[in-house]
Amino acid sequence: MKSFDSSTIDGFQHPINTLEYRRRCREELEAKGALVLRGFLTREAIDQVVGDVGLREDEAYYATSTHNVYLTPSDSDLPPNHPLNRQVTSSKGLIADDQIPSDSPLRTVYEDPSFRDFLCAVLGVDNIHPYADDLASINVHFASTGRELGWHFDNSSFAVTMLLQAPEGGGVFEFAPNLRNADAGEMAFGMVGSVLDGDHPVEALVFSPGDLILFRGRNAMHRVTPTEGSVPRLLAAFAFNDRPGVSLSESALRTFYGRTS
Ligand SMILES: O=C(O)CCC(=O)C(=O)O
Ligand SMILES: [Fe+2]
Repeated sequence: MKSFDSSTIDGFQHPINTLEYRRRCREELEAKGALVLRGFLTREAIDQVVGDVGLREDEAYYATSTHNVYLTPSDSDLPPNHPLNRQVTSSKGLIADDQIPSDSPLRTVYEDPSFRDFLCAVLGVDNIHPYADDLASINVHFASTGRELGWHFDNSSFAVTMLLQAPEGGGVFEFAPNLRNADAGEMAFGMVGSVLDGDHPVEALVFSPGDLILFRGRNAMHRVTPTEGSVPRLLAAFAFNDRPGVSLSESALRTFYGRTS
C-alpha cells in the first residue's frame, strides 16, 4: 500500500498522525456536523488531479435529475406540495472510480493507511473499507454552468469530499444542520418544507481547492447551488463502507453510474 509523502498531503498543517490533531478534528466535527481542513491537498497534487480528470468531463454520467429531499419515491396519496412529493433538480455529472488514473493523487490519499486511521478516529468508527465494485470508491463530480445538486439528506452517515476546482460564482454548499434524527425515524416534514420555501435559515460552507471536507449529511439537509461562469465546479468524493467486500447493488450502480461495471 502506498503511503503519503509531502507532495500529496500537507502534513505540516495537518498532522493527521497525532492524537492531539485527531482529537481537535473530532471535537469540531461533533460540534458542527462539518469539518473543513483547509489546504489538505498540496497545490502540486491538485494541479495533477485537475489536469487528469478535467479532460474527462465529456465522459461524465448525468443521472436522472429530479428527486425529493429524502431520495425516496414520491407518494401519490399525499398532496403535491408534501415534502415527499416536492421534487428538486440535481444536474451534476460524475466519473467513476474506474475512470480515475491509477497514479492519481486522489488514490494516494484514499489508500493511505494513516489517512484511513485518521478518518476512523475523527468519525468515531472502528474501520472503513473501499467498495468492492469498480465504480463507487472514488468519484469526481462535475458541475458546469447552471448545473447543481438539489436539497437532500445523505443515506450514509458521513461524507468525505475534496474540492478540486472552484467555479467563478455559485456552486455554494448550503446546509441546515440538525434538522432531524434519521435514526429515530424523524422526517421533519415541517422544517424540510420551510427550507424548500426559503423560510428556514441555512448556512454556507465556503471551501477552496484542496480543502478536505467531512460532513454528516444524514440529518443535515444540504445542497450545492448552480455553478455560474465558464469554470466547472470539480469535487472528489471518497466513499467508504463500514464492512469489507461490500459492493453497491446493481440497481444502485445503474442509478448512479448508468452501468454496473
Ligand atoms: O458537492 C458537494 O460539495 C456535496 C456533495 C453531496 O452532498 C453528495 O454527493 O451527497
Ligand atoms: Fe449529500
